[in-house]
Amino acid sequence: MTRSQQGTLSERVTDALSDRDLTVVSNRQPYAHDYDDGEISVSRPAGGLTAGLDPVMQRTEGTWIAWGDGDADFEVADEDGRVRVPPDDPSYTLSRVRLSEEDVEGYYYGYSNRALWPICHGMIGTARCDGRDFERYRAVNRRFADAVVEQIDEGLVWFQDYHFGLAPRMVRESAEDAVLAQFWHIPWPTWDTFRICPPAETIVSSLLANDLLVFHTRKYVHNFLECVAEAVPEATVDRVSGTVRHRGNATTVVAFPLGVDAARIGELAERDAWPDLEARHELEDRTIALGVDRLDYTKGIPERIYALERFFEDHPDQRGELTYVQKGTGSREEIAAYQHLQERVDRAIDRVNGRFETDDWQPIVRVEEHLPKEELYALYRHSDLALVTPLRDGMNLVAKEFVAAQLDRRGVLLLSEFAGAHEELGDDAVTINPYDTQGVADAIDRAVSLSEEERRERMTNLRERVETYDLVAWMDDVLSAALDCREHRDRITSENV
Ligand code: GDG
Repeated sequence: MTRSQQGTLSERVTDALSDRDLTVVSNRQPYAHDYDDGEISVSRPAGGLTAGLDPVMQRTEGTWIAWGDGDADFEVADEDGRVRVPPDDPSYTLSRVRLSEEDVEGYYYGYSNRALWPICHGMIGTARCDGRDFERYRAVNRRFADAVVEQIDEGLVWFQDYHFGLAPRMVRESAEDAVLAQFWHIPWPTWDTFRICPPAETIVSSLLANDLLVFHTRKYVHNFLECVAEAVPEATVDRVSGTVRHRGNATTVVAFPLGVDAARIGELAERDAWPDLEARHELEDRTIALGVDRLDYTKGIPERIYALERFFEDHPDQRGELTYVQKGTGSREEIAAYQHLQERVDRAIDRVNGRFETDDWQPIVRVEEHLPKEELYALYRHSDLALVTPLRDGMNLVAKEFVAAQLDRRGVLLLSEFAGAHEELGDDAVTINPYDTQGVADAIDRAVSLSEEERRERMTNLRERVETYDLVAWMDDVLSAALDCREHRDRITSENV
């Protein structure tokens, strides 16, 4: 496989993409249109992946299929939901799929986020698997698959994530020779866990209609192959090469950990755009510990606050010295488990603040608003500790962004052993088990006590890893592997002629 030069796609990928179309399929769209004071304005929903894929799409002039979720999205589009983007210099087509309220409820909140999300994260007690939601999920996957088939030529189709567990098989049934790839952004659990999610076999077998299936870590690849062996016994699994043969198709199953745009994060962090926080003066000259999360029960936020409480109990000398900033953005608030989480977080923060705060110090500062990137990166840059403590996480980009923004190499990363990022960053982070309250409290103490020299050494190693395997290197690996699959397919077709 050809490796890209740092920051650029390899020649092989660039050449291949310029002569054949790329179709990306994702739940979220790269550009959203909204009504703004009677006018239509356009915004770019946040997300590293969308930002990373957009330039690739501009180069390939392909098609991006995604859920269009407002009237303005369709007002600017043609009758098939298509609009050329980027708005100021159009080069590719955004093809919007319109979903009804019932679709969103059953496909998005229902099967995707009440069933697949908790099950893939091993939180089976939180999962709600309702056959009616699955039927919506199937119907919406059919709509996306039809949109792919309508415009597919001889190009490459790249599905993003767990919202599309059925679409690959649906596309394959109509487009036998298409090259299909999928990136699964969340963990893949063991068969014992995944089988709880009915109909688990159908999802596993549908994913095998892809030529390439990519996960963040080797562990998830291992778990998926185990699921194939159990759920699809007629498939042949080669664990060494990661190849599965099933119904005349060969699927390469491989791990490429998603990276961040480290160079860009560094540039923005350099601007020092410190956010205008109410508690800003309180943070000056204090040790800052930072947590940045979508408010999700997989991120271990209440557990982290319990550990901070223990830390302040055990180390009275740290009261007034260390402030924890919880940057938490609301998420999936229509789902009961998320409302319950919000209440738990609020209660825990109020208790810790109530117990320890003084006239001029608050142990925990909440930041709820969505921050512009450069402000978020300034916060990363000036924090002494990042508390990345998910109970389970596919990757966790916050860990990598924190490292990329640490231009002064003073900060320490505390990282859960259950985050995908731990496979790459574990050696130089302070590893924690988020379920172990005392262990996390002790790790915070260890982290604040590390010598400057040791912090610098650890952060230098972490930065080297995050800069070397960045977003472009990841994309190049995925697209190169997809091209390998295409060559394999072309070879087989020509042998059969
Ligand atoms: C899924 C998987 C996997 C947060 N607050 C603000 C803001 N953010 C950005 C962060 C980061 C992103 O949100 C969160 O990324 P994560 O990776 O932590 O998490 P998920 O949303 O759960 O994503 C995860 C990921 O997919 C990619 O494959 O790593 O495991 O669960 O980028 O920076 N961004 C801005 N302002 C905020 O206030 N600008």
